[in-house]
Amino acid sequence: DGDAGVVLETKPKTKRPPLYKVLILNDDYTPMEFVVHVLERFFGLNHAQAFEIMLTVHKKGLAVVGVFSFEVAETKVTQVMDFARRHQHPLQCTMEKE
Ligand code: NFA
Repeated sequence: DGDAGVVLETKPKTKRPPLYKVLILNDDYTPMEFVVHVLERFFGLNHAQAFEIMLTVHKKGLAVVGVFSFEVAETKVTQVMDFARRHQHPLQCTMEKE
């Protein structure tokens, strides 16, 4: 009395790395032009795209600026937070798992 011939199928599971959304948050003090500059400088957006996202943040409270690997997202957040602090603006940039 042996094996009943049970074969468990295995899915060829390839694991994609998780992606992270980088968000910009609204505040009452950071100048609109500064936010536009940040979006152009650190996210490679053209002026029209940067202005549009800045206005979305201003009106809705926040917006997703891009989706990146953990390491790239973390670098963007650090760059934006350092740049804002150096210019004494309270602009906040954060990331969350998609
Ligand atoms: N709300 C800011 C202002 O009226 C502009 C702003 C936009 C700040 C997007 C932060 C993010 N000056």
